[in-house]
Amino acid sequence: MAEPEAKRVKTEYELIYWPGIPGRGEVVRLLFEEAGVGYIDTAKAAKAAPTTLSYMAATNLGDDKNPPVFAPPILKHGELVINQLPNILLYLAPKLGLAPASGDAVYHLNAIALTILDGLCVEVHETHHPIATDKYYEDQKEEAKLRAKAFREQRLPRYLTYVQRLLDGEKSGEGGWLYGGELTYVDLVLFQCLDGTQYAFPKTVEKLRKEGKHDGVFKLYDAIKERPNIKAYLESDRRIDYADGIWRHYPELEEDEE
Ligand SMILES: N[C@@H](CCC(=O)N[C@@H](CS)C(=O)NCC(=O)O)C(=O)O
Repeated sequence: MAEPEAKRVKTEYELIYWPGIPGRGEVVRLLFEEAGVGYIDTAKAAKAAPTTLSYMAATNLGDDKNPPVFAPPILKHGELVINQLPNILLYLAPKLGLAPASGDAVYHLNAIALTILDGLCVEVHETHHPIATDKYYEDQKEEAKLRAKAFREQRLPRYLTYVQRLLDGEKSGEGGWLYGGELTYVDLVLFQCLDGTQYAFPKTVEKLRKEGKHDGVFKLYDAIKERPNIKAYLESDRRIDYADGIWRHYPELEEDEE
């Protein structure tokens, strides 16, 4: 759970992200919340959007210690400034006790995180923006319908089957976690990405849950939701509601043509 505001301002981790949407920044928040480590969240501060935009500005060339970043989420820790969500997770997870700091596990976990983010974050975004990220959804609705159908029918079951394979594999160990017999950050990546996908495609995810082919995946999702720090966070006003971000709900993208 994040520490009270007074304590938080003294902490050293700073997450720079857009206000008003959970987005990729939410995965970073979940790591801090699970670990009970305080963090500054610029999305909740005054001038949240201008702060993010200042990092992305064409005139921002970084500094003598850091190259410029392309897009949020961005993590500032002391003098270090880094972007790319999986890169931020790679950096933070061992420091927060959510992954080993060395060995094969570092690369196994990164591969799992990248795969889940490909499937349940990037591909979900592409269901409503299949042609151009910088164009409105309304300008690509027809293509979005086709893309969403393919996602619902092929890609989403394929990714969930892969996650179930991870759980069925020897390397996941005991306890129902994705890797190594204990909770790691990739379990939190899965939680957020499945939660967002469920918000976007509620009927589809409900149908897949009922099918019973991915029981381990849904059991893991439910278990994360009940972890004390995560539960308190989800019930707090720090958890941002879904809106027009990566995980959006357009009912028509779950409807099939007659
Ligand atoms: N691969 C990058 C993607 C970053 C990204 O697309 N960030 C979004 C917000 S979640 C953004 O603001 N992008 C602005 C842009 O692409 O111009 C990551 O994982 O961090």
